[in-house]
Amino acid sequence: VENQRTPLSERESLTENALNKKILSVMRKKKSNLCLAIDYTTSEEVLQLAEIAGPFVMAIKVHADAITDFSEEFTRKLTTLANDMDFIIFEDRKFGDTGNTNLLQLKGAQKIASWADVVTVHAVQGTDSIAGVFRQLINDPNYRLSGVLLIAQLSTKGSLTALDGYTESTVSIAEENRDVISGFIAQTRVSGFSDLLNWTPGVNLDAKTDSAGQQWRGVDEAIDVQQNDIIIVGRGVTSSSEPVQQLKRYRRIAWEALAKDDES
Ligand code: BMP
Repeated sequence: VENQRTPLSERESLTENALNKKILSVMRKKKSNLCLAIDYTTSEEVLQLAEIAGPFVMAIKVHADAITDFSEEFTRKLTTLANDMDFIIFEDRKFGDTGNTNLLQLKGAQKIASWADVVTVHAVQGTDSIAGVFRQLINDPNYRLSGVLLIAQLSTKGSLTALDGYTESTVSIAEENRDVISGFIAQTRVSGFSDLLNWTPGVNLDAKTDSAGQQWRGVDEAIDVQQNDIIIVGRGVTSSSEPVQQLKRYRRIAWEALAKDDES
């Protein structure tokens, strides 16, 4: 069946993308397909939760520009935690400009390319503004950046990514540049290429919407029905008074749903 997942155990050897090889190996080792979105506004809060969450997650996603006291000290500490606890650092910048500007921003005030393993990029600016510039940094050993996730679908109500052809065109850009683009941000599985990973936000087990356009659904819907690989969970954990319990809960349910592929 097209757009069906290949078992994880086979995918690690199938994939040539270096970042995805690492991600798949971390996922299998930690038995986790949970990416935690830490949208706190101070370095200390982000680092504190990152340290607690480390054992349960395969990636930690941040919005650097939402951290009011962002500094190089913060990224130094975050990369140390990631190296020690084996998680991927994901900066959700959603680049969406000319290639030249994307490059300036990657190296700019926040030096994103120096500390993030993977960043999000919009498809709207077209292939030439994406593949070349990101490839340049990804192949440069002076930068930590090793992959790009293209935004194929947004989780928000009324998102224009639902317009006819948008997601399909995004998928084509990714399929033709699989050395640079390691997967998608999407709601449903969008590509038949098993080496492209499907990361999905909009997951919450206890709420359906916030008051600002977000749409949440459960883990079974996201992993079983919509065939995503990795769930991105924010407030389901970060707004809870018992984050560790929630981390264990999301990790267990999501991993059981994904690991079914390997057993069948
Ligand atoms: P929460 O579960 O608290 O809604 O967090 C979701 C996270 O995923 C946020 O950091 C948001 O920026 C991001 N995100 C999203 O919610 N929907 C998308 O389509 C793309 C995203 O990056």
